[in-house]
Amino acid sequence: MSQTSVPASLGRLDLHKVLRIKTESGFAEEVRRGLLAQPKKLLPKYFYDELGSQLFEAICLLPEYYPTRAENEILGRYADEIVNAVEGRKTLLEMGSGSAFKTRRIIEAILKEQSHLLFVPVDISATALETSSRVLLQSYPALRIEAYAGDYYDGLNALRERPEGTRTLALFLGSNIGNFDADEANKFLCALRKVLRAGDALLLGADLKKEPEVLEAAYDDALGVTAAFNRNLLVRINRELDANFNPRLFRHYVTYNEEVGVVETYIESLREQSVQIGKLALDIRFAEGERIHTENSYKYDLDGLSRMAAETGFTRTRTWLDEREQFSSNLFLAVGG
Ligand code: AVI
Repeated sequence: MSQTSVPASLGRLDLHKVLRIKTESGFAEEVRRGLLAQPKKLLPKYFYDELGSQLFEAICLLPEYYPTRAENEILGRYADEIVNAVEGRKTLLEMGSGSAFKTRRIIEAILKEQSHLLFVPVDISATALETSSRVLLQSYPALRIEAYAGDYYDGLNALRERPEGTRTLALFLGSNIGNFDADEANKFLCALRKVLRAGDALLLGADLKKEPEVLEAAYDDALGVTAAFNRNLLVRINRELDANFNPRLFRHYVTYNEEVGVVETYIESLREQSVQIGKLALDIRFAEGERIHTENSYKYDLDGLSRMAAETGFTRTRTWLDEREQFSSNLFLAVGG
């Protein structure tokens, strides 16, 4: 692993760039594999180019997309209780911190109890980390930030020892866990558990199972923002891989698989057509109605969350819900050695 450590010399901010050098062709190869697979698929991590990230911010403001508002409501109302549920002085770790907007409630609650706080955010985007860190440092003079720019595993591998005598409260918010299937979620939680000590804790955001109509509307909004977010994958492939997808000839398709508890998202071809991808020297044929799978968003119930905790070295000790009981914030206490 190639690792560069860049002390940002801002006094209270250290930014470590720990992203393993991944081949330039990673996107190209995954697109090749996905579009040659049967059924066709593309990975959701590729939604988040510049436009995709902005579209996701817009999704979070949509009336139908309740998870962001519900989680904000929980953190606004229960941050003190959440923080007090973990004993002792704390260090705060956040996986996938992004703008760290929701984190502010937790930081403020911790700073009511202790004079200083080390915040350790991990995010794939060095730019987002630096911007959000500067804003946080301006708001909170008692904060120090040690930020890691890399994917979740790069970040976890690179984490340094936390300050003596503090417990770590880790955050994984926004139902990001829902974009992992069961094996990936277990692998991620086990890797996180390894860097925690018994008595440390994880606050895990998880969206709850509910009526299919509510879930399908959340992922297929009336304005078509989520449709644009999904089909932007085609625009990205056109731009980066010299392809000729016509996004108008594909539609956004969403279905809630109630048996499994997962919202499945696809891009569906409106007619028989073929698409050329210049940089891959590929000609991809689509039948009318053929779909590319682009995302799974798993939904949970409290028993499932308890099981997931138990399988990964945690126990679910507390859960807070929003008023409409749509979303859950769960305290997973790290148990064992
Ligand atoms: C980032 N993730 C938790 C979102 C979700 O709800 O699965 C991504 C998303 N896809 C469509 N809308 C939101």
